[in-house]
Amino acid sequence: MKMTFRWYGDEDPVTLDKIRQIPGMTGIVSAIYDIPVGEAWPLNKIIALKEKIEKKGLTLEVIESVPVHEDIKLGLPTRDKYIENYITTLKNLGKAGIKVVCYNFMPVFDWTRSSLDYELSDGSNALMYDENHIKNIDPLSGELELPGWDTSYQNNELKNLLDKYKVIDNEKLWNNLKYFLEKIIPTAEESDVKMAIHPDDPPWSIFGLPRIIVNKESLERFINLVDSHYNGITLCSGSFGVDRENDIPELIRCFGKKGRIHFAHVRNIKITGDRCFEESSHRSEDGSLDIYEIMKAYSDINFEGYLRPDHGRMIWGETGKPGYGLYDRALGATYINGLWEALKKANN
Ligand SMILES: [Mn+2]
Repeated sequence: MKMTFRWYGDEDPVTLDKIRQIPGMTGIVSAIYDIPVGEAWPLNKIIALKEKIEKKGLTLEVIESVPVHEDIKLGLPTRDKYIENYITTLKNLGKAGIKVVCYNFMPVFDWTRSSLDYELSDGSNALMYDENHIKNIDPLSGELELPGWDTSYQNNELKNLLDKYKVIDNEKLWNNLKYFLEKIIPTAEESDVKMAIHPDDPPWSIFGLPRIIVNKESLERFINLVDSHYNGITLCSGSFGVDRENDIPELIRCFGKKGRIHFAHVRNIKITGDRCFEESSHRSEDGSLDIYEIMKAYSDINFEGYLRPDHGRMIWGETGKPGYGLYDRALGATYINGLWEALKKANN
């Protein structure tokens, strides 16, 4: 297991100087944020980012994420141009020594929550999701704050985009994903860059849009779209875990044994009702997921890939990007490292 931490670049109030002081931290997960979605990432920019991180004694081997242009998800004729750009980006990432690319195939909206600063019982603030609230929101009303967006849309653009998705059901989205993978995986293989799809978050349809990477069955279908080691998964415990039907340790054992988990996101969530949850601290007792069992599954499959603590709460008066403060994610990393040390020593 290689412990990593997400960093949003020079604009991130959580600096590399702070991240390097977290015990056991070895790598950064980042991206290039000033290139519009769909354009190719130039090699010099990737190398500059890598060198900046390496100067601080950390590695950059995982990119999260290279966003997929909506025309690719929609299967529009213009998709080929954007897929060509994606291929160029993968080639450049490979040349720079990047090993894993995390991406997702969620239409329009990336991860979605109904509140970004919900107050938990201990006075800390966290992201939360309440389906009853989301159900009653018109995404065009501007009420919705979505932290995960890689793109910000004008209202008319958003309306246009949502209209285009009216003809896209789950099956069409699967076909468009397959088309994309068939084009890019050969380049991923040649460039030695492992692709790692992030599950849909939450793992069900929102605003009537199709969502397909939601459970074990969909992961099985996904890895068979293109049967290559380079067509892999980001196993996000918190995304899958809000559906009680998803057994996270079982997913880890199943897809880990097949060699398809290239990146692990470890976080806890507390299910508070039907399709309602809040993001708790990483500790097992604080949420609905047993993080010990999750780390034990990674230990059992001898996981040697990249792992990062995922979202954290805002604690000790910290302000910043929702879910991506320093303190609670650092506590998460330390907790995960503690479990890992105990598991390793118990096995010897
Ligand atoms: Mn995640």
